[in-house]
Amino acid sequence: MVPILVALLLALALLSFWRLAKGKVEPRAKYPRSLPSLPIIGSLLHLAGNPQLHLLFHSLQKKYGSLYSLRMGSHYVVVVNHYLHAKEVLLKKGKTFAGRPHTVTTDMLTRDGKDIAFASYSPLWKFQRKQVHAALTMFGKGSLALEKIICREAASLCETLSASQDAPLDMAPELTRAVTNVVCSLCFSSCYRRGDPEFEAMLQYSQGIVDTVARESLVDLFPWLQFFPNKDLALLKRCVAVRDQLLQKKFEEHKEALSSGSADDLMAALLRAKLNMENNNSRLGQRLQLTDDHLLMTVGDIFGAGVETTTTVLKWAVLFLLHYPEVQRKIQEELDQKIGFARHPQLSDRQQLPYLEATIREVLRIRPVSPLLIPHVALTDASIGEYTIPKGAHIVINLWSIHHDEKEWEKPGEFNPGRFLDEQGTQLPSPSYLPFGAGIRVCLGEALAKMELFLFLAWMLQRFTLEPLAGQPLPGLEGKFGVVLQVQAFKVMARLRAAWREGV
Ligand code: STR
Repeated sequence: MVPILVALLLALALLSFWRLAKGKVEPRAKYPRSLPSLPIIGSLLHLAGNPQLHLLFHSLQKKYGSLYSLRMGSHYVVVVNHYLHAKEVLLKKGKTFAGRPHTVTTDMLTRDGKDIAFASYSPLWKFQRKQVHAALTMFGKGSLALEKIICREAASLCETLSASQDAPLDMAPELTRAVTNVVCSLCFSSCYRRGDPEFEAMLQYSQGIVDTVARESLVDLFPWLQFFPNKDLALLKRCVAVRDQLLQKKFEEHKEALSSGSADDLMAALLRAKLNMENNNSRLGQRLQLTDDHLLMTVGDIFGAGVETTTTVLKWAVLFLLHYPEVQRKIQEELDQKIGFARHPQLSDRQQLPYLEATIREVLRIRPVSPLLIPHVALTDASIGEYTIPKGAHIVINLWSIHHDEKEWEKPGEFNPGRFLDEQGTQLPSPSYLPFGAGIRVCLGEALAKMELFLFLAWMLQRFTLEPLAGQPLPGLEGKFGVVLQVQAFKVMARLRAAWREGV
């Protein structure tokens, strides 16, 4: 026994000596500063009880600097709070950091990562993304068609506002329906009327998914928890089942329509790309297999992202206009001068309305839809700045910190669209600003989102002034952290503007 112990000790001593010697030759790796962590639970005690992760990660900079690490369960997580580091991860080393973590909730939502947003990097993923990009660009190019669809929904939205004028109105379902119908027209060539039961079902399952998926919840940190009863997971399962049924129905309809050659929406475009690939005997086609699941999950992504993100930004925009009536007035002055009352706003007016455009930019800055983006994974050993990052590390980009960096923004907590413009109304550059992410996983819907935000806001504000309820405190501006930064429910009064009342 004793000789074995001595041998073991000797071996240990030799190993540490060898490490030291090696350290002298090569510069020692410098790892990011780390939050204290315990075995198994990691740094969880530091995070527990704080549901607003983006704010916590923002404030931890004071103690740990702008780049630090922590352990979430068994995962090594690096939090990036500065835009230069963020750009290094997303742009300069985009491919190295293009991975995604597998989590219980996102795997349930996407059939083990067969979508685009939550799937890790692979040749198939690249191909899939390219197809969607091509299909979206095609619809974007004929943006006249898209513009027509958005304007149709904007007109319908304005009608609803007219009908409930001078009475407190929760705009959320109306904004959601308008945005959903744009995405529905784009994906499936269909749309919903008010009160349609399928639309109501969709509203419900979407909320359930947003409430439970990808929130760094315990079950995502400790996957074995999924084998115990879990309310959130059960809710997610139910919601995903409803969504899948809906997607499947659209899919069957499209397969039929495709043979008659009449379908020309996004689902049809993806179906055609899939068939082309199967018939095509190219080497790429033989190697990669785009299954029905891939197609369904991709459409599910576009649909979910298209609805939840744009609706959320519109709700934030309305809420900030209630808090800052002078901004609303300025947008309306611009609209009155450049467009007047004789015609509706259109996309070609965008250059003429810099203040409205700046307001949209400011909403996306002050309340980023996705405050921590979706975590990236280092696919190889790598570095960020001077720090060594091991393969498999999760990288969280804290967009909230980047958009509220006091060194880059004057009074970042204040809502001030003017910060994006010079005196002549020309747009100023803003480096510490990445509302759509960047690099090979940049948002696919940026152009569509900007068209919708512009047209919906321009149409509404040309006709209405949005006011808070008299005698009541203004609704709060705190967001609720989740896969999107959610707005609390609130009501507004939509007042028809004088020029429209007189029937001009
Ligand atoms: C919303 C709810 C739903 O039904 C489906 C999805 C899948 C795609 C998700 C979307 C979600 C939330 C917003 C995401 C989007 C992919 C990209 C987007 C996370 C969960 C953002 O990064 C903001």
